[in-house]
Amino acid sequence: TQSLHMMAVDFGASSGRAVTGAFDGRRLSIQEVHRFENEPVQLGDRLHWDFLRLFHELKRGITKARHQLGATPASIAVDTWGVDYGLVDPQGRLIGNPHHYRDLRSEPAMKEALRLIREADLYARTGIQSSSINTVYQLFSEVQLRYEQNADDWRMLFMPDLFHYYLSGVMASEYTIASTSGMIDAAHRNWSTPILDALALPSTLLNPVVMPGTKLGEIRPDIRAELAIGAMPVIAAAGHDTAAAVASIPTDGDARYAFISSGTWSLMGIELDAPVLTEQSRRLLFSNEGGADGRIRLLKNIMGLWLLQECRRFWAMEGAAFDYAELTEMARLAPHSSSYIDAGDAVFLPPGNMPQRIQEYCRASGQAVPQSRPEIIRCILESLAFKYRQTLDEIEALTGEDIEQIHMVGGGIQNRLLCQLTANVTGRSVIAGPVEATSIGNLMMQAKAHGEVKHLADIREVVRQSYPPEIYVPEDAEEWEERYRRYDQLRAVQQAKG
Ligand code: ADP
Ligand code: LRH
Repeated sequence: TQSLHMMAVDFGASSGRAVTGAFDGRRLSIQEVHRFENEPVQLGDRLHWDFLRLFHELKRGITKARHQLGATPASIAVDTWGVDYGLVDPQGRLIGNPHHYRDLRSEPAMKEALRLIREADLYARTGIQSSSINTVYQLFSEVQLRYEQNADDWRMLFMPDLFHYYLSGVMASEYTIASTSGMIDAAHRNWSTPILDALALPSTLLNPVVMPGTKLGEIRPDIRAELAIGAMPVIAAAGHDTAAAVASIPTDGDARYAFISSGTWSLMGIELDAPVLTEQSRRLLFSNEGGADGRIRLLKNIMGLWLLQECRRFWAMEGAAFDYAELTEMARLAPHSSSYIDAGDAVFLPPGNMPQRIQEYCRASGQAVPQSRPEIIRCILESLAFKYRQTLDEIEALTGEDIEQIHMVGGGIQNRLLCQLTANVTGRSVIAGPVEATSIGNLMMQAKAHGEVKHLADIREVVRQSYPPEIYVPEDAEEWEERYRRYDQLRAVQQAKG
């Protein structure tokens, strides 16, 4: 039988890649054809994504995929990080460069929005934890601008939708990415009119919601000509990177598991048939996002390896450049951390001097202040593992499930120390892989749209056959339980301080 050759472009918050995937009906094999940095740009008082550069990298990816395959791929789909969007005018021109979710403009906007609608009401409808990064607050901060410019005919497109629009000319909002916005009704899986009304967000901005696996259209003739390629369908696979990653978790269906999608963020959660919209899940800061198969991803956003990325960037700025393998090795050789941070605290959200912020957090909470680089990295990694343990306990409390295993996927599993720490602190086996879960999920959702696989379980079977994971078994359980208790007490004290 002939293989189906597709391509995926996965834009992460720190880097992007274009991959080709060959699916022979049983196994998928992927090849990375293009990789690039995704560096945001601070311009005056605003933090932006460099959309034009990213679109250029997308085109280079298409060219390289075509060269590697010797033919135009059978289809393409783009996935990206959540919540961000671009605005386009009726001629389809981009209104300014899309903002980065770490831009500070949405902090005051969030406060103001919450005067018009109670946070509990927002949560009861959308099931999305309140955070200044949410589309709903970003968009609210732009409403004023819209009126000034009399721009009632603009449209809002989430990042993957924006790439798809410029590839195909078709405007749509794919469900998984739209579900990150804080404007989708979790139960009805469509725009929440009461929320739009309460915040005076014009529904004319919005596009119809389409389900993952929808064929949007053909690649535009002008791009076809520019890149000298043949016809190529553009598919809305799973536009949200985390949804694509979760779709490719290689479970065997028996053990109850939680997942951690590890990259810039750590997204830790569980899959459910229906959203959990309780007061308890709201207080514990869990979100209900849309899954690639129409199920719900109940998960928590944890700062993740952003903490390490920002230290690395700062140290490089100071003239000390390290790669991630070097940083991880430094931490592996360092003694256990005597101080911890809460990897859920919003003080770590914006860019800037991260080592200093970590030190200040330790000082302010009455702990020893990590001084050296290895100490700081060790503090980050152990604190992440503790946060995972806390989150695991919360998932069990919220759902009544006994979680037996943790599946870790994404670029972050290349940090083997973090995988082992996660096993140690949670006392659960960690099943790590695949690294490129997001691209794989993207490709397999395309294969589904082509009719090559039927169900999510089939996708996972393919991934299991194609990419055997690595297993980390918990070690030194008692010591870690003791350390976790200290962390937990510290956290309780900090929380009480507010
Ligand atoms: P995103 O999609 O959010 O941009 P990725 O899934 O690509 O993130 O993961 C990036 C993270 O993976 C980096 O922040 C880094 O911590 C980690 N990482 C990448 N390569 C290595 C490596 N060789 N060793 C250890 N960690 C690594
Ligand atoms: C991870 C991610 C996460 C979102 C964040 C903005 O890349 O998509 O799921 O919350 O970016």
